[in-house]
Amino acid sequence: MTETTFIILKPDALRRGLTGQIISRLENAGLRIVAMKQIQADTSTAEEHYREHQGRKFYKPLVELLCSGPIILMALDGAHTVEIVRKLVGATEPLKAAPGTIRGDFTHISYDRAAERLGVISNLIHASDSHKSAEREMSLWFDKKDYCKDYLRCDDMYF
Ligand code: IDP
Ligand code: MG
Repeated sequence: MTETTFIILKPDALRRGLTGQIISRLENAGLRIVAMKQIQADTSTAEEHYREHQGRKFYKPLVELLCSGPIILMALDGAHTVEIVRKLVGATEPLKAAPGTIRGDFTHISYDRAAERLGVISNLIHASDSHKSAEREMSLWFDKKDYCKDYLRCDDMYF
């Protein structure tokens, strides 16, 4: 049984030139890219994406950060993909994110430091937290024509 999950490489990932390294980690884990595009987010889509955080102190800076430059959207397919991608991404607060994770290896900021500065944690990547969230987020950001699902990776036969 496979599922599709959704990620966003946030503007800080592009500004820091880390997109290739991040995408490599996802590919290296055996996940299949089924959609990918670079866009400039508009405020209303970003607000809808992060609607669960409406009312929190960091909500406005979070939406502003997502709209502050180009982002890369990806849909990834495989077994247990939501869980695997969250594991590779690491904890929300970079200070606490484990070494070996994307956030643990490439970011270091804490909630306290973020509060003194931008008001939001810069942590490079968004990853859906459940199958249901992934479905909602993909329908928000992608059109049907964005998907190319009909191919196999050469290692797919071993899973
Ligand atoms: P997640 O990205 O690990 O799923 P969420 O709790 O869904 O984390 O929060 C969404 C994003 O909002 C985080 O990735 C981070 O950029 C930012 N954020 C979350 N909590 C805080 C906070 O307490 N202070 C500042 N920014 C936060
Ligand atoms: Mg989240």
